[in-house]
This record gives sequence, C-alpha cells and structure tokens, in this order.
Amino acid sequence: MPEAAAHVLSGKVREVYALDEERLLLVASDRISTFDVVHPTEIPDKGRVLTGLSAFWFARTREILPNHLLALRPDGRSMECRRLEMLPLECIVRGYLAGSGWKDYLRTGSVCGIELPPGLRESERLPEPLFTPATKAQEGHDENIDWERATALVGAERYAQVERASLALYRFAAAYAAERGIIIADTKFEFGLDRTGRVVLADEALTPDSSRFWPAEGYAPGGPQPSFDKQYVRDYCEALGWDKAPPGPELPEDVVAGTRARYVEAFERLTGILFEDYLAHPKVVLR
Ligand code: Q0Z
Repeated sequence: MPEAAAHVLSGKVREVYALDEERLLLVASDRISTFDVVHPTEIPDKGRVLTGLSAFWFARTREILPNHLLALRPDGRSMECRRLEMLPLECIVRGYLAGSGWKDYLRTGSVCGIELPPGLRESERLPEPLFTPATKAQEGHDENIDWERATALVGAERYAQVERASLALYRFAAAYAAERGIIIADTKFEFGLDRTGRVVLADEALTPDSSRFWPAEGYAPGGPQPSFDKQYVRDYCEALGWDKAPPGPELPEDVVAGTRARYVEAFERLTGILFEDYLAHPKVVLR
C-alpha cells in the first residue's frame, strides 16, 4: 500500500492519495462496475491494464498536450501525478452516437446544443467528432451541457482551449485504435491547470473505463454495440435478471476469466506490448 500517503478521494474503482503538496498517487483497483454498480468480485489485473493504457497514451500524446504523469510505480497500477487545479468540466468527445448522446439526439435532434442531421441511427459514426461537455456530478449522473453553460463554468477562452485539445487527442487515439481493430466510440478527458496556468491532461485517459471501446469486427450501426471489455459481465447480469440496484451480483469464474482476457486483449492490441512484459517492467509503455 502507499507508504503513509493520506487517502484523499475514492472513485467507484480508483483511489487517490496525497504524496505531498505537489503530487498525488492514483491507484486503479481490480474492481469492476456495470450499470454504475460495483460488483463484489474483482477482475485480476484490471487496474494494471487501465493504468498501463493511460500511461501508454500519456507517453504518446505528450506532443499534443502536456499531462500530469510523473512516474509509473513498479506495481503497474499506481501513477504518481502532478497535483493540478482541476477544471469543473467533463470533456467528452463523441465520434459515434451512443449512450447519453444517442438519448439526447432521439429526444431533441441535438447533443449539447449541437444540431445533428436527421435520420442518424444508434451507434452511427458522426460526420465529425463532437465535443460534448458535461458537468461533474457529485452524486448520480453527469449532465450534458451546452456551450453557454460550459463557458459559464470555465470561461470562453478555456473552453476553446480544452475543446481543441480534446478533439486533437480523440482524433489521434481513434485513428491509432482503428488500425488495431478497436473503435473508440467516445471518451472523457479531464484537464487541470498547473501553477503557471497551463492546461494539462489529467486523470485517466483513453481507457475502457473512461471510453466506449467497441470491437471493429462486427460493427453494425442501428442498435447498441457490444462493449470490448465488459460485455461478458453485462450479458451475465442481463441473463440473471438482476434489477441493477446495489449490491451488484458476484461474478462466476468463467465470466471473470473471459473479462480479464478481453482487458488484456485491449491492452495488447492497442499498445503492441505483451501484457506479461508490462507486468515485469511497467515502464515499457512509456518508451
Ligand atoms: C482527479 C478521481 C480517482 C476519484 C481529482 N492531477 C490531479 N490533480 C488534482 N486532482 C486530480 C488529479 Cl488527477 C483529481 N480526480 C478524479 C480520480 C478517484 C476521483 F482516481 N479527482
């Protein structure tokens, strides 16, 4: 465990510790959630896959935007990060119409005040990736917001800056993933300001927990797509008839093994690095 570091924050599946005034430790557990509920059963190495992928993307996007990563710990699941002043905006980019974007489109023909052409189908690729910010909800779900509400939170100049950065990061990662058979349908970025006021990419980035990853093989707009990583868990939960209220159900061995294999497959396809090499030497993702 983190040597005498003070615990400062808990997410559903991650923890934040304070190392000192300037640095935080982000630790990704092996917990998994579906339908916003954490299961009592863990997926071995899931936290290492997510941390390895974040670190991989941080290393490869440094020239697009600086990021908060200072060091990857030998445990493969912990990142030492620069402590930033976080912007109160979830910076979501959508390349495909899914989740709340699809719901908003069905209801209003728009997403975050951006009008879309009529007749789009669920999971369809958008003409251009959209920057669709949301509020950071303390409880419950983030709320998609329009330009007016977003600029009221961060100002028009910051908004333009994070919009530009988010779209550049998404375009880079989506093109990279597409060559490796993975569709990044959408993704959420978080940004902070360093002490000089520079915008820095923070939190996790371009992981299956902060994005929708779909297998490119079998992609078929007109309905929901299977999740690259969580589909076995979702299918098991649907077959159980669980009402999706907490607590989540325990997961059987075959679902755990199949899900672990999918996380490892996403890692290996995207990074081109064997997961066992990452476990032996986490810093291989930074080269
Ligand atoms: C990230 C979060 C998590 C729960 C705060 N570099 C940074 N500086 C200041 N604050 C943060 C960061 Cl990354 C920060 N979160 C999101 C992460 C568990 C919540 F691992 N909250």
